[in-house]
Amino acid sequence: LEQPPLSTEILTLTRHVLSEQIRLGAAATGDLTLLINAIEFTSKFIASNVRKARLINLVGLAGDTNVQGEEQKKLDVLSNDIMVNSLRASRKTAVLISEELEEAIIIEDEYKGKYCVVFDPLDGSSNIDAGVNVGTIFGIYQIRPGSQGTIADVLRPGSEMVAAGYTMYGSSANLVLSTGHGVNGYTLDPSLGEFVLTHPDIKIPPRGKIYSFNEGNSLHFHPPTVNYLNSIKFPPSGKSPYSARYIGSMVADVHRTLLYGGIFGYPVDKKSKSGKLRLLYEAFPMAFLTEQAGGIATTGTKRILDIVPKTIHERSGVYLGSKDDVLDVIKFYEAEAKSG
Ligand code: P6P
Repeated sequence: LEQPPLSTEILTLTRHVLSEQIRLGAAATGDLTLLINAIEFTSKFIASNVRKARLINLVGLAGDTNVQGEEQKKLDVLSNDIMVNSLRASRKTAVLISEELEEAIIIEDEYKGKYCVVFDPLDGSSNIDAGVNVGTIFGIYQIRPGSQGTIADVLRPGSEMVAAGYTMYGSSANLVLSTGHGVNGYTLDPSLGEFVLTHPDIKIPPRGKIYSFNEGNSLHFHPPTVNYLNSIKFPPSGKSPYSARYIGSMVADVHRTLLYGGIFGYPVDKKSKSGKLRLLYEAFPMAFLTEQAGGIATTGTKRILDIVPKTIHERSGVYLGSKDDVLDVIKFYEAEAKSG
């Protein structure tokens, strides 16, 4: 079989972000490009450890518990260390917030830069031992003018983020990123050691056919959630019910939703009164990406990116996905508000 000519026009993440920086003109100093480069390195490093996990016995517990009270797995701890060390060494960060760390890290002057990174180093880690896709989620704020970098620089609405993304570690490593001008997906080519552009300008379909909820929580769901789910499981005659897909790893469930459309939900309920997902480093980055891809992200009553966080580990209810599907959910909350 005639091999197609090897393309030499390979758009790596670095090259693509650089082209975006140039598009931003003189205002861009290149610092964000270098910061994203550091994040890209952490994704390669974590990917290699996730892949080897079974071989070098990294799965299983690290014998400690994190701020969430969850047992930490060795890969969690390692991934957090990789993120903290690499972001600090980039000299582009001032404040780091990690799901694995109770307190914020304020970077010392010698290494201080002008960005704050909020991240979940290995989200979905309860799935690691089962070999299910896990991921790193991150969001980036620029410190406020005149600030030396404090918690106040991250207790701001997600709409003030300058970039957000995730890397999903599965059969391949997929890095999905937005710097505020659309969403692009990159796949790690291990032979090059580079993330290569494979999903340019991701746009979420206006409506999908998949819903992604943990229905094991149905006993606790509030009426708008119940009424919405019933509307897609028992649709009017002539309409097909939606399919259920739930992996239990936010990065994997959101990645599928961005590409195929539909809705992902982890709403506030009678058990999780503030929701389960973390606002700063799960809900905000995924809401940022969803909106940049043409979708909607809401608590049911409020746009997620408009929320002003009060504490760094606070939780939020989340519905995100295709515009028309999420608008359907909002209608059930509006109906409930009207009925008082
Ligand atoms: P549940 C994983 O622990 C996580 O933080 C997200 O990745 C995921 O969407 C959610 O929690 C799963 O929660 O209650 O369905 O196991």
